[in-house]
Amino acid sequence: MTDLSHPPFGTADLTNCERELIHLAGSIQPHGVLLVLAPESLDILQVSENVADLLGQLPGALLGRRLGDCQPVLGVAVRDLLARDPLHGPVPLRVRLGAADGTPDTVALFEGTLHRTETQGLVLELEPPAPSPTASGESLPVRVRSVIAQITAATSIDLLCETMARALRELIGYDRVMVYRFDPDGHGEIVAESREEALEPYLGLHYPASDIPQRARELYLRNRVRGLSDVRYTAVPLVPRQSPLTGSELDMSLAGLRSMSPLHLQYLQNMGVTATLVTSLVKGDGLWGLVACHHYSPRRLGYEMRAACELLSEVFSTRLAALDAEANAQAELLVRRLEQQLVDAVSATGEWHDGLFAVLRALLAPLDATGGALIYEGQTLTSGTVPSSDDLSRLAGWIAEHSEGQLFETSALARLDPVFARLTAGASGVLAIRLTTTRLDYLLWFRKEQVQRVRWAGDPRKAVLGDDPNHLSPRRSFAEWIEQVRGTARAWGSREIATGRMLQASLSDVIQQVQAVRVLIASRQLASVSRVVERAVGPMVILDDRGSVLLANQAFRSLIGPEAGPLDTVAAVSTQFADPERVVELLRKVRREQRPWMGEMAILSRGQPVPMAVRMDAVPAQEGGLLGTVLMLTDLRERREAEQVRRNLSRTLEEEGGSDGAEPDEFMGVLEAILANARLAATSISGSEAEGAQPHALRSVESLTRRAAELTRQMVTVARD
Ligand code: BLA
Repeated sequence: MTDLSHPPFGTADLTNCERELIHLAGSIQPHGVLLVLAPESLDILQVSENVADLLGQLPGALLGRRLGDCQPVLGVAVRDLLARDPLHGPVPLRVRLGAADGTPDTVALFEGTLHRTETQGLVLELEPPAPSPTASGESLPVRVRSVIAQITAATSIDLLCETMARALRELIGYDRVMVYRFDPDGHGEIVAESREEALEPYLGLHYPASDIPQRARELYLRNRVRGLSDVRYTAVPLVPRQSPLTGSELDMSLAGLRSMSPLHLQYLQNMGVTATLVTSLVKGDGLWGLVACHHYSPRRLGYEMRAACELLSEVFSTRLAALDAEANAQAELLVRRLEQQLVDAVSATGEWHDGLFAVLRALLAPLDATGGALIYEGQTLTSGTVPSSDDLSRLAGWIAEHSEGQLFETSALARLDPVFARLTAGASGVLAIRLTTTRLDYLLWFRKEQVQRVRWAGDPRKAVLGDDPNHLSPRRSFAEWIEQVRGTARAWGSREIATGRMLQASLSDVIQQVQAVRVLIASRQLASVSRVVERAVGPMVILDDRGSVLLANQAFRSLIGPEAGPLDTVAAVSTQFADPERVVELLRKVRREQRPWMGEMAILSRGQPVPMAVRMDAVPAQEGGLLGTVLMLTDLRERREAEQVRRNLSRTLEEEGGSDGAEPDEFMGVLEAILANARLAATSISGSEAEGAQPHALRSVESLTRRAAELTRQMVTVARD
């Protein structure tokens, strides 16, 4: 039975580790000390039990007293920091203190961070400086700058991950550096690795989502770099354990010294790992993956190096946003090209599916599918591995019956209905778009079952062990992952679904045009065909040869609102626009010249002007003359929002890039590299046509860039202190 409680830190087992309260660790790793201070008075509220190791005073001599009274130098350093920094997150400080052993005249340098908790006071963490990880002649900013340049130069996500793994290992010298990528179900895969040659490779290993509990993933979005210096440590408790301000456990979400979950420590020990450093890779609002660095002897990094790793992860995330936008733009280009081919095919033969048949194969790659099929008017055309024709039409019927909307998507077909169990091997994953509302016309893509596709990293069965946490390891979890993913395909990603939607919209646009023309050709059959246009996604108006309104569809009517009244004359339609005369005039011009007009106009949506891209097409009759006119509209509000966000981002880039002349050249060098990467990302994102996604991606680039600039500043300040 699964336990639904929230096990306190350190008491979780394999059945409930998903809910372990890891941020309430109540203890730290022993290589540093932690003090909790009252926000105003700086009274010492809590300390780690080992505080005397660095400060020479036992907990009893510190608790309840003002920091400045018992540690004057530290008191001044903390007050200084509070005076100059709003403390939005952990901020570094360096202090020289009398040696803990009380030897006169010896001073020791400590580095640390200070951060504010919501209700429990300030958390001060101190540690002795860490030895520099690699002996290189070049200064850290110069090396960081060079890594940023390499990240910016990466032209694909694979190359980006490889660059990150290699460059980070060169920088910090850990034995193994891996990039993990999460799939939409939360399962992970090691997609890049740089390691000491003698080590067994982990590249290509998959592991189940349960290896990193959801709660930990949420924490890793807030705290983007975590270090573990020696897996065999004995955790040092806080005294008192509860916060005197709230009576509850201290929230250690942002504490760098936080003790790690014992289950995870067991996992690492089973793997033979001694020290780790892990950073978060972010996409939009979510965790895209992690960089995990393993070392096989104790190791830790100082503040500057940790800041550098975090900064590089933010730069990575920015580059990721750019590459993602570029891939989207390519998918869009493909869809546009396809659209053009279809329009050409329609004008050549009057049929759009000829064009579609011709490009079906080209559509497999962008959706990363193993098979594809088109069902149109009872005919099927396929490419790659697909179910039989009978199964295909059965599937189309099932989808039409069981799914609402235009796009259907699953990664485990047989779980939806056991009748499809036979199709598991080749078609566990299905993405389908419906092309017409009146017939079962579908475009479908398939993905093979996942286990049929993985690169086996050794025999996973070899190490399948029981439920004992003492046996947790990536090899075992690989086997567990295999069990979990039986009958499923790799999940369709947001890009593939977006491409599917784009294709759907584009194809139904083309089909609509075809249908609209047919409506015009046979306006007497309006009743039967108009259903299609009526249900079309985009707002549309069809006028006949004399310029009377044949149809203003549902999307058009709901755009302008219910109070508009009947829309059966050109006058009634044109008054829905901010400039009715211009609409009438343009319609006349299009009819007269028989050339399309495209431009922008405001329409009144519930009385409010809304910017619209407008397209007016004259449809010539075969025997000469004019059949009528078609008016199609696209809402530009999202595009406008994107423009606004773009302007904000440019301002941020300008602000961050501004120098008051006081910064050292090295600092400006890193900052310039960060900004160059961000500008490129902004350009890629703006160049993509998926307006809906733009504001989000641009905002995320903005916050990643601000954070990277902030870290650069801190890295350099610490180096100077
Ligand atoms: C955390 N588990 C993690 C982390 C990683 C992994 C990378 C993040 C650690 C950090 O940010 O410092 C998983 N590490 C791996 C894997 C490899 C690796 C797969 O190197 C492969 C090479 N872990 C389990 C199981 C449970 C579990 C079965 O495998 C629970 C039943 C728990 N993992 C667990 C917990 C954490 C964790 C609780 C949070 C650790 C913490 O931050 O305190």
